[in-house]
Amino acid sequence: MIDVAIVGAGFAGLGAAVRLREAGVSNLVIFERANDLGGTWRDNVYPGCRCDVASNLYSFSFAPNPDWSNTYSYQPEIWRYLRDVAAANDLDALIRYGHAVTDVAFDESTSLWRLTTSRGPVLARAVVLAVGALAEPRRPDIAGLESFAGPVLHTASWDAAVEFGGRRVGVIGTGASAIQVVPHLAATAKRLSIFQRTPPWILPHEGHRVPARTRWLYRHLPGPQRLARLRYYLRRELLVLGFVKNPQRMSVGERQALEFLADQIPDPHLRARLTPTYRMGCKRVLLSNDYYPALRRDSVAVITEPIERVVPEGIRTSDGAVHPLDVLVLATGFRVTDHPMGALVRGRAGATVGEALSGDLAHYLGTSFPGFPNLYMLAGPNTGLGHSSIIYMIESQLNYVVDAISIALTRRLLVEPTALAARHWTARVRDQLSSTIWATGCSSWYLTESGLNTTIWPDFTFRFRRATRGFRLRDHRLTPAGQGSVER
Ligand code: N01
Repeated sequence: MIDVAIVGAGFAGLGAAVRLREAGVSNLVIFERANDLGGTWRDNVYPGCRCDVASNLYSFSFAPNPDWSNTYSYQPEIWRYLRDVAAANDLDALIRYGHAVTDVAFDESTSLWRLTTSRGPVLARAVVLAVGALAEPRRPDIAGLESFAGPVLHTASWDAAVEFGGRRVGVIGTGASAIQVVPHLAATAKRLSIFQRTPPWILPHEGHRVPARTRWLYRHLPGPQRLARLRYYLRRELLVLGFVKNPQRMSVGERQALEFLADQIPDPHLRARLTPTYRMGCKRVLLSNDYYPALRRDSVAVITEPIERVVPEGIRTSDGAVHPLDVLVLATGFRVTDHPMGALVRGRAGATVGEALSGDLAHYLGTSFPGFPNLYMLAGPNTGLGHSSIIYMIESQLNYVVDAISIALTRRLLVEPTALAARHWTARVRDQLSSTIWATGCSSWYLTESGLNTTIWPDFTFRFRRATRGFRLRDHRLTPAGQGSVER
């Protein structure tokens, strides 16, 4: 039996392990389905993959990295950073690789969580779900997809063996993943056809190489990097004024993006098709300096006619045209509000965590749920951001999680939020969301099928930090753990 089972060895799982061990919890295990750590930063290896939040902020506060080579790092460096954090904190010994967790159920008779893994069952007093919101590739529901004769790749499960040189390549989607991979595909493919359903808002990317003298400074003096992190953090928080407080303010960014588009795309017909028709920020704002130039190539076509179906030789659009393709790339995002893990985690009355992701179950701080004692979810419902670093949110959650788990383990208790506290929290978040940029009428992965926003935190992140500071006894129900949890 273990004290804490952490599911997932990405940013959240590794951060949880470091913080729990610091708090004196040593009997913990991280279950990881893959054979390496890193989560989404291990899986997303498509060419050009990069984080659109600056690395000084998109990193743990307890593990600054003075060696970032770029202000906005590419995937290999972020993945390396996570392996370095794991090595520096001796986490590898805690990770059970190749253990896919297929079921997590609370056993009332023993007060323990039973985890079923691909390598056998496990009992745990507490569980931290660190499975990541952007972990499960979404394959689009397009007729005939299985019939395609050539290779079909999703950006989040890339196959480096597939050749693009001299071939006709199709990309479905124009989100954050697509705009990063397209310039690379455009440079090698014989012909690239981009199937766009909704044009994204794109701003210039400010990322650049970090000069050697700055890295030297960061390595030898902690102050300058902390200051750079703080400056960037505050700059990003200002975006809340537009995203949350007054969406009209986004017109400033919209003007900048339209000027950028006009500079980059001289052809008025193409420009018209690339001009967004929804408010900036409603979907994620994208950053790129090489996406629009890639679209100017003669070998690249942006197809806005809706896809009718995939056929063995390519894609047929609703105008009857068949676009011949040799390779098809799905840049169609992730299963977020219907994350498959949600259905596998069952609490007291048989409710599932998936119900919180779909909006049918109230959550407390996006982290815990009534009826799920001693179970916590990192990057859970309404903790996602459109403007800043999810790592900051995860570290905020961990302040609460570590306190709650420490209390549960040392006093042999079952700890869960009261239904009232969860209802209040969820109602407050939903109320705040109703007047934000995300409620201005676009469709996005932030929303459930019924249009409820169960992913975004609609406020300044320092308010979330304040709410998750420590453990509020009055918001929780504490009951003595049953027999199973008392024996050691
Ligand atoms: O996925 P997305 P993503 N037919 O869901 C289209 C993070 N991330 O992987 O907009 C046709 O944003 C869909 O069209 P529409 C970041 O948080 C960050 O790009 O729904 N098209 C859209 O264009 C990001 O927000 C980074 O009309 C279909 C695209 O596919 C999140 O991951 C890099 C379709 C999906 O876009 C997800 O980004 C990468 C269909 N049936 C990812 N189904 C950076 O840090 C979907 N689409 C930069």
